[in-house]
Amino acid sequence: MGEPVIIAAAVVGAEVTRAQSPAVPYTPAEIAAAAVAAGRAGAAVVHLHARWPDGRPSQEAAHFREIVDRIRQAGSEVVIQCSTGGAVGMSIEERLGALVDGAEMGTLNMGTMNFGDAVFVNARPDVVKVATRLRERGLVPECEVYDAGMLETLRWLLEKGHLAQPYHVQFVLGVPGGMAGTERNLRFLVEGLPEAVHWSVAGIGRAELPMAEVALRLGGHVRVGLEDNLFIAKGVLATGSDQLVEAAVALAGKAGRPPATP
Ligand code: KMH
Ligand code: ZN
Repeated sequence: MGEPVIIAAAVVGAEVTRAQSPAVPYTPAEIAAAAVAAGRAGAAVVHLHARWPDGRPSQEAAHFREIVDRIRQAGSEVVIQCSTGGAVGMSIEERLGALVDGAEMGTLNMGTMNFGDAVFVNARPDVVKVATRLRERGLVPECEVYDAGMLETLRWLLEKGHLAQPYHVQFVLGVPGGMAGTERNLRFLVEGLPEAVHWSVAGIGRAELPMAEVALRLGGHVRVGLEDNLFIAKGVLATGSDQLVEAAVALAGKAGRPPATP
């Protein structure tokens, strides 16, 4: 068997809505249930966002706390990663509300970019601020890289001592405004990593499972889930993030890589 693959499940995100898929969870109870199911299906990590009951994105600490508590009350041992990316338009202070007790990892977005028709703002001083907060709280950062120049920010953070091992790199490929989800792009990005580090890929939309297959082949790790993609096959909505995790587990089996435990 090859090296275990860390499968992460991004169960809700900030953008997808229940109008697009009835499987999108909104309440803390629904989000926690989706995370627990993803863990049962083989995910070792859950990437969490929160929502208000009407579906609007939330970075409220109370929502994240309830999600974390419910995951643990259900007996799940998945590694809990909270999003500091939140939604476009949120201030950095608002976004930091997600870093509640019980979180084990937090995301660290590597730069500003077009995000569909909006702009996702991550000015370098704010990236440093998030990195510092993660370190102060003892959380493992996951660096979200959407474009090649963001690797230079990653290198700069390391050089300046704002970031140090252990950290994880997530290549998020296929956001309109970032790099597309292609094998050529992923190989280029992996070659550009400033040092040896665990990395994974989150392919957006139809790129999700194809990019998972490429990552498995290249020795990387995998993220799937409704935040990134709503479909299990062309025109067929996934019943939940756990179904997408099952698909990733099947790909891992074909690649000879057992799913890592939490
Ligand atoms: N919702 C996106 C604008 C993260 O989780 O850190 C940002 C995002 C990244 O989802
Ligand atoms: Zn996210």
